[in-house]
Amino acid sequence: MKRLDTTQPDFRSEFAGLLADRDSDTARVDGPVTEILAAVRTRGDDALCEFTNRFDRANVTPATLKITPEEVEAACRQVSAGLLDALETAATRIESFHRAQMPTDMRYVDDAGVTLGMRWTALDSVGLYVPGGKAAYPSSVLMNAIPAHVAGVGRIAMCVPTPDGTLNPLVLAAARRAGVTEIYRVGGAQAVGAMAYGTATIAPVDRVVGPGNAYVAEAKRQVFGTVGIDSIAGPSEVVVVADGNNDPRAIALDLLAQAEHDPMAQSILITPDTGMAAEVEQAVATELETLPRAEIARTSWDAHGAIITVRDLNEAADLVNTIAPEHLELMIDDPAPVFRRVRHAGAIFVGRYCPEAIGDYVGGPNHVLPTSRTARFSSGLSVYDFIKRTTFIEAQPESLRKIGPAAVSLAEAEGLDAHALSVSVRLADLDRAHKET
Ligand code: HSO
Ligand code: ZN
Repeated sequence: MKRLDTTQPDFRSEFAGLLADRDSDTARVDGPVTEILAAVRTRGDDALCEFTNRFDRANVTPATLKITPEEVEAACRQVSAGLLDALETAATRIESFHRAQMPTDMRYVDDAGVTLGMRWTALDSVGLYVPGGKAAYPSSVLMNAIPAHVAGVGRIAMCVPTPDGTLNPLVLAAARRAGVTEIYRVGGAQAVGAMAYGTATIAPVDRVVGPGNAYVAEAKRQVFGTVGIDSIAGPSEVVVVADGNNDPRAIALDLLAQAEHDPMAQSILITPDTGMAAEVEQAVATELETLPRAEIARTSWDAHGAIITVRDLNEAADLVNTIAPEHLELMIDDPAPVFRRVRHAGAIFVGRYCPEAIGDYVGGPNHVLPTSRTARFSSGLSVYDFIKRTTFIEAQPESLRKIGPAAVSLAEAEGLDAHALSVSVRLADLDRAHKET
């Protein structure tokens, strides 16, 4: 963990080091991924089954790639009623937030009498990638599938690896709750390839979304263009801005909640209170003695964690804007001024009673958020990832007369005569008709 202090002369260089700290370690897997994708593209189901049987120690054939409704039902019966209730609370809240997010179409008539507009329509089909094994988060199934469903996507296919044949019951229960019925037991780059190019068993989709390991991320990068993709997620981050009036243990746990995701995760505390800084540091050490995922969390905290002491909360907000964190917690008495000043953050958790974990599960907004400082220019997953815009223009004779001549001039200047003529013949027709009446 690094201790930084904005009043120290070396602060700027230390802060720059902190921002750059996770840039370099991305594994290079482009070669193997290219091969896997080419095999799936040319040999379809055969390649898909071969890779699945080899990498996941499975025994699938094209006939057993799809998880049957009976298997989904059997898996859901293994989930306790309490957990199904929790899933329902989360799903209901996520659904209503994303419903409220749906944009409306636009249409107006301008001064020239031209009708202009923009219409939103849903994608026909999307493929949802769900990681298997340890990183299989049922909450992420809800966060990916519900916005697609709310957006009105016609077909949602889901791929989830089942290493050694094990199905994750809660993942399947989440899929069922989100209305996903087409589920395949495949993972990795081969699953992304199947969804992008299609095989005899898996029809191709228009967009592939969802988190995954380095192979999945690279595969999404390589199929981009053939299909759309969501952003490529990097390791998770949180910045906690805290004043002196917090329970240090609560703040420590917020930092560790991020750190326990991944050894590469980054947790940063920013505080104007040096006493709170010291108490949180101590509380982190104490919690690390008992947390089950202490090994991951300690690696993350030791290598990438930081405590930054600042002069005041305005300075804290300015640092936040430079970091552009995936998650921002405002654990302060009066969060409003900092909330107003911050412009770059994936999601903001306002006030002491809303730790990030609320947003990870049951808040309502999406937990798939821009990582690695990309909140400077991008946003979290939303219904907008599953709809697209079509613009339209409708001109009347009088409006064509008004705006047409400028188009003719520009077309002539660009040396595009057919463009110019396609407008000018209409203008001439209108003139003729006008004279005849
Ligand atoms: N914090 C993660 C999402 C998550 N947390 C899933 C728990 N489960 C990335 O935003
Ligand atoms: Zn989380």
